[in-house]
Amino acid sequence: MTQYPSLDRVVVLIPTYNERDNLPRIVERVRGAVPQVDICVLDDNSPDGTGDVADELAAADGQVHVIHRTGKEGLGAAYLHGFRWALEQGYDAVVEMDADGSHRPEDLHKLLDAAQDADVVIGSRWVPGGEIVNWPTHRKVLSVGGNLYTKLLLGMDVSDATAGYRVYRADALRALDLGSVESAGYCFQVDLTRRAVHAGLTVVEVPITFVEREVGDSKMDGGIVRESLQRITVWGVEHRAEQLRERLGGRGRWHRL
Ligand SMILES: Nc1nc2c(ncn2[C@@H]2O[C@H](COP(=O)(O)OP(=O)(O)OP(=O)(O)O)[C@@H](O)[C@H]2O)c(=O)[nH]1
Ligand SMILES: [Mg+2]
Repeated sequence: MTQYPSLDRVVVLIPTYNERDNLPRIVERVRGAVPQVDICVLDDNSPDGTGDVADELAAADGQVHVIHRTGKEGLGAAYLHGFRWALEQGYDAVVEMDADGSHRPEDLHKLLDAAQDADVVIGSRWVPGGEIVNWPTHRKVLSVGGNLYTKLLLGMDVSDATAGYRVYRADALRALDLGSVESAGYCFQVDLTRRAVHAGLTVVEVPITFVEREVGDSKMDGGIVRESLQRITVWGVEHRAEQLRERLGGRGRWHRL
């Protein structure tokens, strides 16, 4: 079994776009649940002033940091920025967490425990013990459908590849060739999952209770769903073509084609 280095320095990355009411609550909950971890808010110049709220929180607490980005570029771009920063700062692992309370900070210790023996930990809604609170049927259908489509096309043994509550060890991030990631929206999560599986990393899923946001507006829209569908389809075709090449190559036929 791989011996993993201990996780001494961990940072929770929280991307925000118009989350001024949610941010103070989530920061307080993270600091209360796992006081040793740092927090870095990744704000895309939110028009509602979330960036100013983040600055106030950072001024009051040395473990809270803020990255101010110039404009709304999507969840994926914000996380890539946060990953680069965390690696430069020498953190041992990063956590991805939404600002809206859907990812309960009280579950974080479970994810960090699992990360003692894994490269990537996914807080999963779709493994036994996983739960969703207050989601309308159409969101459940979208999540189940998206995961089924992803599993069928990419053939990964991951039940919740679209999940956004995660831990990545720093070494795992370095193995993912982040410079070539183009996914902007939520398919970023599927993209990184497939990269991790492809790189032979240990990806484990831990059941979580996902709670629908109570405050603020969702940023999910048709463009995000379309990007996911398009990219996952392309990755799926590439994956199946590669499998076919390997099979044919294995039987010595590929070279004769
Ligand atoms: N920095 C940044 N954060 C974003 C962007 N889009 C979404 N977010 C944040 O990413 C997290 C997830 O977005 P949500 O709007 O909650 O998306 P969702 O969870 O699919 O939608 P709901 O279930 O309706 O809440 C939240 O913390 C958002 O503020 C973006 O373009 N830039
Ligand atoms: Mg949300």
